Formats: sequence, C-alpha cells, structure tokens
Amino acid sequence: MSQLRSHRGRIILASVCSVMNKFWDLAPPVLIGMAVDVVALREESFLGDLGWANPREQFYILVSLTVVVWILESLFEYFYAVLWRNLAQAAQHELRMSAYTHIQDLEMRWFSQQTTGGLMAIMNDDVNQLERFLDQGATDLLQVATTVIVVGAIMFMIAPEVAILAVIPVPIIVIGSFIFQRRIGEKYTRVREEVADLNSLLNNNLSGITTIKSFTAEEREVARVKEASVTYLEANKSAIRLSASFVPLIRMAILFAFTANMLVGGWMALDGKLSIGAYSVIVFITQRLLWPLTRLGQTFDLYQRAMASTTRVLDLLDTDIGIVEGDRTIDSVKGDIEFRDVAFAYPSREPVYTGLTLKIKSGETLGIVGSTGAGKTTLMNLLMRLNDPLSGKVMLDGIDVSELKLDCLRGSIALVSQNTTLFPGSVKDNILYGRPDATDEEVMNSAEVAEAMDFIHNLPDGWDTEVGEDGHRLSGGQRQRLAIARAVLKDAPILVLDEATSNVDNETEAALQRSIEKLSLNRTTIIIAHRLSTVRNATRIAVLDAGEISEMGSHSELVKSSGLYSRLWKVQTGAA
Ligand code: TTP
Ligand code: MG
Repeated sequence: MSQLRSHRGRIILASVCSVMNKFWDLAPPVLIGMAVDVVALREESFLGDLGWANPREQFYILVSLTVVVWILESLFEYFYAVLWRNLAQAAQHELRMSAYTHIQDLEMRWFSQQTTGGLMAIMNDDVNQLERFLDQGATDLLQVATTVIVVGAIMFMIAPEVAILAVIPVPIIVIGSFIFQRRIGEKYTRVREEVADLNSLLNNNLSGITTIKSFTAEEREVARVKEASVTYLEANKSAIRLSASFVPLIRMAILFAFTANMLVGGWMALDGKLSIGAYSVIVFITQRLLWPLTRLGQTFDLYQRAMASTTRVLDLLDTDIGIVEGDRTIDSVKGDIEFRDVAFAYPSREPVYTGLTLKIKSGETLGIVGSTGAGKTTLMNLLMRLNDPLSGKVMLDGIDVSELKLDCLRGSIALVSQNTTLFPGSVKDNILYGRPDATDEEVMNSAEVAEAMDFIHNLPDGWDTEVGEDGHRLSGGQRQRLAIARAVLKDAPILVLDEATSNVDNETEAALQRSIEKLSLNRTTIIIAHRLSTVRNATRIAVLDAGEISEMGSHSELVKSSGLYSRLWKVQTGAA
C-alpha cells in the first residue's frame, strides 16, 4: 500500500476533520440541554454558575455558541468531504495507473492465460472498491468511534446510572448488524450473479440477432430471456424481504434504550437527583449514540471488499514481468536473423516447436508458409520477444535478442500483424502511430505505398476520418492497408508482414506486392501468407510443418520437389 503511505499527511488531516465534524455535530443536544437548564433554573443555571447571572444574557451566549458550533461543523464537513474524496480519487487513479502500466509490461505468455473480462474487472471494479471505502467507509468508522467516545463520556459524566441503560442495546445492535450484513450480503451476491447471467444472455442475443432471425428462433429466445429475468426477479424479492426488516428490528432495540432512559431518567429528575437540563441532554443524545452503530456492519463489509479487491490488485502488481530487457544496443541494424534450435510451448499446451533452426540473411525476402496453427505468428513473436523461447536462441545480427534493449530490438522491426488494431483517432493519427514525428509528406508516401490513398480520399473526412473502436467503420482490407502504411512509415530495417494482404482483392494485392518488392530492396523482409501467390517472388520460401522447417527454397525449386508446397500450389492453382 505504498500508494496510501505517500498520502499519510492528507489521511491524518482528513481523519482529524472527520472527527472534528462529528464532535461539533454532537454539541447541539448539549446546547438544548443548557437552554432548558436556563429556563428552569434561571440565575442558578450552569451558565449562571459560571458568572453570567442574567438569564436573558445567558441566551445570547447560547445563541452565539450555537452559531459557532454550526459553522465549525459545516466547515469540517466541507473539509473532510473534499479531503477524503480527493484522496479516494487520487488513490484510485494511482492504483489504476500502476495496474495498467504493470499489465502492459507483462509478457504475452501471461496474457494468453488471462481473459480480457477478468483484467477489466481488476482495473475497474477492484480499483473502484478502494475508492468507495476511502470515500465513505473511513469517515464512517472514525465518526462512529467519535460518537461512542463523546456521547459515552457526556452520559457518564451527567448520570452514570442512566448511561448504563443506553449501553445495554449496543452489543445487540452491533452483533445484529453484522449477522444481518452477512445474510443480506449472500442475497445480494446472488442478485449480482443473476444480473450478470441476464446481461450476458441479452448481450449475446443482441449481437447474434442475425442468427436468431435466420433460424426464426425468436420465441425460443424470448422464453430463455424470460426465464433468466424471472430468476433475477425472485433473487431480488428475497433480498428485499430481508433488507426491509432490518430498520424496524433495530428500531426495537433502540426503543428499549430510549424508553428506559426516559423512564429512569425521568424518575431521577422527579426525585431531584438529575437536573432538568441534564435529563434533556440524556433523552436527546441516546438516539444519537445508537443509530450510527447500525451502519457498522455495512462499513465493515465495505472494508472487507476493499481489502479483497486491493489484494487482487496487489497480486497483479506482484506478477513477474517475465521479459527482462537486456542493455545492449546495435548502432545500425543489418537485419541478420537466426533462430537456433528453438523450443517453445504456450503454457499447458503441446510444444509448438522442439528444435527449430532458421537463418534469414540480411536484405533477403523470406516467405513463410504452413498450415494454420503451425506456429508462424509465434515465430515472429519470439523474434520480437513478445515471448521467450523455452530453450535455444533467437539472434539479431549475431546478438541474442534477450541481451538487447527492447527499444533497439522492437524499434528495428516493423510488423504488420495478423490482427490489425486501429486506435481511436483519425486515419492520419493511426498511420502516425508508427513514427509520431513523421512529416505529412512521409505519411502520404507510406499511404501511397500501402495502396491506401484512393480509399482514404473517399472517406467522409479524408485523412481526418475517425476510426475508433477497432476501426469498425472500415472494411478488413482497408484496415490492413492502414496497418501496412503504419509499418512502412516506421521505416525499420526489418519488415514483417503476417497475413498482411489476406483481406484485399487480387488486384490490390498485386499492386501491394509491387510496392512491397520495392520496399524490400534494402531491408530484411519476412512475408507470412496462406495465399502462395503472395510469397511467390520471395528469395526463399520456408515451409513450416509439424514444428520444423520441412522445406526451403525458391518458388520454382519447391514446386519441382514433391513436398507440401508443391501440393499446396497445385490445390491453389486448381491443378490438383
Ligand atoms: P500460431 O503461431 O498463431 O499459428 P500460425 O500463425 O501458424 O497460424 P495461422 O496461420 O492460423 O495464423 O499458433 C501456433 C499454435 O499455438 C496454435 O496451435 C495455437 C497455439 N497458441 C496458443 O496456445 N496460445 C496463443 O496465445 C497463441 C497465439 C497460439
Ligand atoms: Mg498466424
């Protein structure tokens, strides 16, 4: 909790304000008692004893005190609210940022074991829980403690015999609230589970509306939603029954203390053992003592949830980053790549490779083909150190990539990945992602190379068209061309195209191929593709099969041999 530690000063200040607010909040019953005291005893009153003989003047003093008390109470209320809320927001912000920053640094292997939903829950719900506790719970705890101490002290000072009566229901209320809290907590958990089920069903149906309609399954789906909705309704009903009974039950316990005080205190006042003023204070203040206690259960619940959430976030922050960067850099990357006897497996999966060796010469254009799931994308991930091999080495210009600074390694590779992600922003911003300081002319050039100029000009706002949320307003082929433009702009010594043209038509692909050929002249280029025509012109083509390079050679050599490549070629050209 280093986050909170750095705010220690503000926490103390906020706590002081909370306590002071409560302290002054408890003063009015005492002032009322003093007023009654003045009316009943006149010159003999408490204030009279202090030296102000005239009862009329005593009221001036009381009124001034009341004004001061109310102003103090309001001031401290303002300060504690501002302090705690800002503290809560600051802690939430810091925790969210350290969680996000840490997640971003974690290795891809770790991500493959997580669900996006789960991570979102940590960064939203769990981080918010801490905010909720700091915002309300901390103040509640402090104020209940203040109330018990101040009210207890006042009562025992005025009339210990009566004070005891007010204290009797305290354990009943506290224990009762806790038991109640636990029971209602279970019920609300069920309500939340049911609403989650209902939501995911609704969500699923809305996004699958085409499927529902095409199978004319509307009635079946209405029935399914109805069932989920009714379950939710029932869960709520049972929570409502219990939750509505809480306040009336607690009121009974408080009623006991209140009437006992009224009665015993009243008798004592009649017998002259208790002054009228003191009697008024006791009657007024009993309720002030007992009601706040009913919130304790809720506050502890808030506390427990905040702690559970914080533990989850801290566990996340404790996760090893996995990929530790080296400290070597290469002044000018030539682009020699070597995979030497590499073995790799995703967690709890069959190995993708057990001993793969592949050399790519600087300046060469290498095609990689292989059936789906063969491990082509994974190979590029190893090169970029998104994952580390279990054994063996990946080398760039003769240096193990694990010894290189990530900036140097990843900075020298421009990747067009199989799953293009566009970020919220304009078309231009998205291309600039490759090199934010590029000039307009360079952006245009790379769009030209990526055959993207025509469609960009046809967009409603041209270069400034917003393409947020995974670029859903663009077609698959348009997105791919933006991704290519982005990689071209990066102008790195190594260019990796992973199924980069799979979604464009044949004509556009042919044009793109010509551009890529020009680009590949002075850099190492790796082209991964299922469509063999895409890799046909590569210097060499590697066939990845069953975790190893089964064939290697130029297109014409591979077609002549009777391996997997020639079979695939026949299938794709229709000659089989
Ligand atoms: P990939 O390297 O993604 O296979 P590929 O790129 O050759 O396939 P495609 O042509 O379809 O793009 O995956 C290799 C194997 O690793 C595959 O069996 C799936 C598995 N895998 C995981 O278990 N976890 C992961 O996170 C990924 C990316 C792959
Ligand atoms: Mg792939």
